[in-house]
Amino acid sequence: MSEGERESEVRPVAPAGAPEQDPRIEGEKHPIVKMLALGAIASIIGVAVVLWIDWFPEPATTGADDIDLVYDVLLIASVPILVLVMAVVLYCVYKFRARPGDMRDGAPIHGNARLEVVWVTIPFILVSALAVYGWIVLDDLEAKQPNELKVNVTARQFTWGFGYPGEEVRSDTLVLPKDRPVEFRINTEDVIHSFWVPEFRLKSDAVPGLTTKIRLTPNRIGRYQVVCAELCGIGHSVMRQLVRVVEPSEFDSWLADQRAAAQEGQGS
Ligand SMILES: [Cu+2]
Repeated sequence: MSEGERESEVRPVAPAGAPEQDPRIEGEKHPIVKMLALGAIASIIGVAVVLWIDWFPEPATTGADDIDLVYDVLLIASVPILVLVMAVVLYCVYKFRARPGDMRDGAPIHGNARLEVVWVTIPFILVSALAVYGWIVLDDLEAKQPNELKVNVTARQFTWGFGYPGEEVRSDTLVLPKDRPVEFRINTEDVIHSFWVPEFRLKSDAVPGLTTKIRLTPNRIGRYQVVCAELCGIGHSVMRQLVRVVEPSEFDSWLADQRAAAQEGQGS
């Protein structure tokens, strides 16, 4: 076999980095148009699905609707990004896959200034706008309210304790009057925990050596659960306790009973 014949057996390859020939039939639309159309449809379906899902239980505080709206805005912003990233990934995996027997290295590609400016600027604007929006909502929710009930929350492995300052009352159940603003002062006796009542939406870490605060106003009578939202040890999953939101009159009589019981306990 001559040298020339042997060469003809090798599949001809384009030199690395050479532009590919445009494979489109004349008049056919650029694939980017089809991809954008598919991306828009996938985004619309994805947004509809994530907004349809009930992510949280029925709200029970005045600020819950604002928080749910922030969550929905984040979902609406996230789905098209997921679709874009996955479309590019899947397209590249298919389009640029190595054919059997092709052992060549990929073409050396260096920076693309325009692309880099775009993928830095758009996420920067998006994340900044969402951060400002979130901050405005949180600042509004954290504003001091008149006639606040102050409740000390103490976390420890693996229980919660609730203290009503000035009343010398300590309780394992969190009892709150409906429609009265509450300020929680959260501490921990050991590791980091996180105070969360899903129906109240707001959540705050309990950090050793710090007192963290959250404010909210329960507006629905009911029984809920405090859950620990920070993995804190072997009993983390059972670190749950009862929350009761009751009428103000019922709260007052409960507090009076607790105070009397506490004084009795001290006297004995
Ligand atoms: Cu915990």
